[in-house]
Amino acid sequence: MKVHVYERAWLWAAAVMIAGFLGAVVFSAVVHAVQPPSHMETVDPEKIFEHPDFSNPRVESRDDGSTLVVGVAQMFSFSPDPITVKAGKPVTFRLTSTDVIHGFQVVGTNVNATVIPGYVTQQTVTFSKRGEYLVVCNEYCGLAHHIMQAKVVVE
Ligand SMILES: [Cu+2]
Repeated sequence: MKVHVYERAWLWAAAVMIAGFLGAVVFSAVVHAVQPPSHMETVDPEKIFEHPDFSNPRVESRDDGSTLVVGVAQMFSFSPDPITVKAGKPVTFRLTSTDVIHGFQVVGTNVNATVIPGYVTQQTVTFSKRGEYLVVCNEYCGLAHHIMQAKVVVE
């Protein structure tokens, strides 16, 4: 079969690009450990309320001054609410969902996580400014999605 020289060149160009894209995905996954969600801890979404950690959503102060927030998202609320933390100290959010995919966005900050049933989403942030921050769900999760919100109080 005779393939025109330009057609052959473009076939090779496409093959090189596909190999490059796949290589970038594999490189990111292996070298940078880029994996959805933020880390690979799983939980049984049907047994959240029997789970040793997530059965008790809470804000926990640690000895080093940091704060651990163990939170659960479900249609159409976040727990705990409000979340009271300290300014200038690291806050680690550990979140999971009991039902569908939710968002956890602290408006005006760089806290923006996708909360997926079956997985633990973890993000650490330090709030520099005191005040009240609105938390919204930014993944459409059902009819009352628009009222799904909570509050972070930074003292
Ligand atoms: Cu929602």
